[in-house]
Amino acid sequence: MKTNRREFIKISSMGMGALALATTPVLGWVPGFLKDDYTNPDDSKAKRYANYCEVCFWNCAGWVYTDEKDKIWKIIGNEDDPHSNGRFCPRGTGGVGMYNDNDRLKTPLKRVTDESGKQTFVKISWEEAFDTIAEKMTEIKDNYGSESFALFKHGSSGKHFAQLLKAYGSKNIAAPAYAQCKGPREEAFKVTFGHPLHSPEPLDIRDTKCLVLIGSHLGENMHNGQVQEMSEAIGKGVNIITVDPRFSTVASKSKFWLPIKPATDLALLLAWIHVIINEEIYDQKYVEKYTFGLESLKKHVENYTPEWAAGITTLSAQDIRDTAKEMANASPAVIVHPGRHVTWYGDDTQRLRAVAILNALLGSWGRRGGFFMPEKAKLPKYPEPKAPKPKWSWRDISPGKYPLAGTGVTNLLIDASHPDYEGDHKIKAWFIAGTNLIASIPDIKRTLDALNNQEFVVVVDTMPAEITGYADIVLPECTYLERYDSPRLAQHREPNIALRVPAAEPRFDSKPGWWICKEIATRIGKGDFFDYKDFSEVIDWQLKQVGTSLEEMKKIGVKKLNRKYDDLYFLEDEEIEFHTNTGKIELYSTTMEANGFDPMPKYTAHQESSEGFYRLIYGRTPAHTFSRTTNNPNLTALKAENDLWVNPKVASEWGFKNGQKLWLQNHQGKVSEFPIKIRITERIRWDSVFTAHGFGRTDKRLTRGYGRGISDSEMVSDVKIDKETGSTGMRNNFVTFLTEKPNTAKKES
Ligand SMILES: Nc1nc2c(c(=O)[nH]1)N[C@H]1C(S)=C(S)[C@@H](COP(=O)(O)OP(=O)(O)OC[C@H]3O[C@@H](n4cnc5c(=O)[nH]c(N)nc54)[C@H](O)[C@@H]3O)O[C@H]1N2
Ligand SMILES: Nc1nc2c(c(=O)[nH]1)N[C@H]1C(S)=C(S)[C@@H](COP(=O)(O)OP(=O)(O)OC[C@H]3O[C@@H](n4cnc5c(=O)[nH]c(N)nc54)[C@H](O)[C@@H]3O)O[C@H]1N2
Ligand code: SF4
Ligand SMILES: [Mo]
Repeated sequence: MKTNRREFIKISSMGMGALALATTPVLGWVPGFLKDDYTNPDDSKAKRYANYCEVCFWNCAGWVYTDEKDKIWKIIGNEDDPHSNGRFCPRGTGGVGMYNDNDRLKTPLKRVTDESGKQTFVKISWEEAFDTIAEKMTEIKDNYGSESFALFKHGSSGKHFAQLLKAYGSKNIAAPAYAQCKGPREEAFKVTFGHPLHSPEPLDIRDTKCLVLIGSHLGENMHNGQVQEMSEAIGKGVNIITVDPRFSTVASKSKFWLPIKPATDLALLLAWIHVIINEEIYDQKYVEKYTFGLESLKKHVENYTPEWAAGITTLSAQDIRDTAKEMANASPAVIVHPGRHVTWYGDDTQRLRAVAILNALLGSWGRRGGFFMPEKAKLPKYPEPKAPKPKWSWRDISPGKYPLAGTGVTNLLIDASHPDYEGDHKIKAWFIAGTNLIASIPDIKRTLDALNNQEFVVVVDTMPAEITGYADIVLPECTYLERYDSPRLAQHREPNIALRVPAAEPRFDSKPGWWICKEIATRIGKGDFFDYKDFSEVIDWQLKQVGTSLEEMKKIGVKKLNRKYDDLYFLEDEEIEFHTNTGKIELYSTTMEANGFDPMPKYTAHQESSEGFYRLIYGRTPAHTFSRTTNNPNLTALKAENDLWVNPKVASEWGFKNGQKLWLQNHQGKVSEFPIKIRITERIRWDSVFTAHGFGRTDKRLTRGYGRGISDSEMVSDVKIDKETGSTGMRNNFVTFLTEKPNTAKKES
């Protein structure tokens, strides 16, 4: 039967009443360290377990400690881990709150319509959940083909769900961590240097002499290894150039802060390239030997002078010249940081191409203090049968569009799920594992219309996140602290692996992702893709292939593997072939040209704000990761809500006071669900306002997150798509202030 009404149900409704009763004994348990008479266990007697952090995707390796009741009470970094060097960021330490959060999803739930016709969730057994899912998967496959089942995922357990979909016969898999994050960067670097950057980015920040940060707000963006290396470099006197419309934390540590007009970075980058070429301060030997297209580039940037860029960026031509020289003086020990969340204005691949070109001119790729040569750790694949070959994938949804997209594009899957999609490749059902699409995909209305058009939706999460309210079946996964997952395979100066083992029994009736997938696979006749009793067998088998074992890794947590290629950096006289069409670093991109795109980046202007409207820009706050921590007991204690940075000039024009609460309305009429406190500060330009992502939770079940601050995602309805990769530019929204919430305001249906 087709259920095309999929209204949002707060999990606090009817079904959970019964649940609360069923789980009373567990809910009654209070973590020891929250009691007054509690003393921390003696470290030397406490048990510790190897894990890698899942509070963000830097995935630092650490040790999880349990107390005498076998409850988790502390997480610290592993000294041998190159991602953390033994030190966790506040979020990683606060990961213990993910385990202790009593608002966690506790049992499987099913959407039902009650006698009065109202939809609600009821508690069901795992057996019933699996049987329902298996039955629906079979039905969808028979009716439309297995390709019409899509998976949205993020995080380590996503791998098990990808394996399930592969066994079932669908390659329609995507994560917001690509098209809403680093997609354009990966493809721009790939077409330029023949290599995407992956994570952690191979940046030799420790040894750099000049670090250029465009947006990249390290210190608020808490990617551990980078923040630590930057601190070390600051100690050694690195010169930092920060380009940000906001005086970020790192701007305060910088030699230059360029408070650029937002959306104009490409003009600055082109002017820098102009100066570096015209004044012949590029790395001439390197450019001659390793790059392709210098003469074309020289001609291309002829008119992109600092004076031209000054008029666009509002920076001074002198500052543009001085900063270009600063970089050239440090060359090749200079890094123009490639950024990570780069989906800003819809011409993001071209902006990142300009970043890549600049690095090439400065000779920083493959050089000490620049980019080291990346090499990822590998583990052999656990034996499995041959997977069925899907007849189509996300690439076929809009043929010819976004030819450079390297992995699944979330918004393409949403397009194919939408009632307005007229192509032959319709999506009919969604699996969602570890991603809160309501908070992470812009244009919420479009996502909801696509969701409403689905025949079946399963959400696997640890928390009653907004997305769970739209599911037919909700499955509670246990946290990363309570389960096995595949070892972390990382690239670093030395490729390395890190182990994850459970430190405690799963709380409530939550279960590990691998087990969930294995049970579903068995019921759809694909159990042979999960040919083990316990996932630890797979890990042990894989580790033994590379000369270690589960037993050894439990003691050490992290192991460095030998580099296949000896050198971290290449020497000036070395012959290097890059994986591009010309075998060179492409200043002039033949791949871009072959796909009908500008082979060298051109400046295009973006929409400007109108009277009374300000560009909404957003970023990170040190104690939180997206929406995954905004209900965490430990981390909300550090920061409970976001605020809105407003320039004093604007505040005085509107007559606002510091701390006053306001609603926002964007230029398309969208009004924020909740109000936000304003923070009046010189640290933001007058034409923009800034807030931290991840707040303004709308599910009442989130006792600490509900209604605290606003969701930036709610305000992002105007989306500019990057032609090359299909990624969504999300900083094209302008907001004005409302002192009251209007009844007539347009609301998301
Ligand atoms: N604490 C914490 N750290 C995190 C995360 C987290 O959730 N919490 N998430 C991690 C992830 S997945 C990612 S992708 C990264 C993202 O972190 P980054 O890659 O550093 O993100 P950006 O969008 O580059 O940086 C946001 C900054 O860009 C500035 N900005 C806004 N508009 C413009 C503009 O037009 N031009 C310029 N030059 N600057 C602009 C903002 O003022 C803000 O300071 O953070 C990672 N680290
Ligand atoms: N407006 C706006 N949108 C953004 C961004 C922004 O700054 N502003 N940032 C963008 C960026 S850079 C990124 S990378 C994406 C990230 O977007 P997402 O992938 O959606 O974010 P996550 O925080 O990884 O996923 C959140 C969900 O995972 C659940 N979860 C946590 N741990 C587990 C687990 O172990 N298992 C399961 N099954 N679920 C778990 C959480 O409870 C939460 O519901 O968002 C992008 N979208
Ligand atoms: S940077 Fe912090 S949150 Fe991210 S993995 Fe490392 S410790 Fe965890
Ligand atoms: Mo990201």
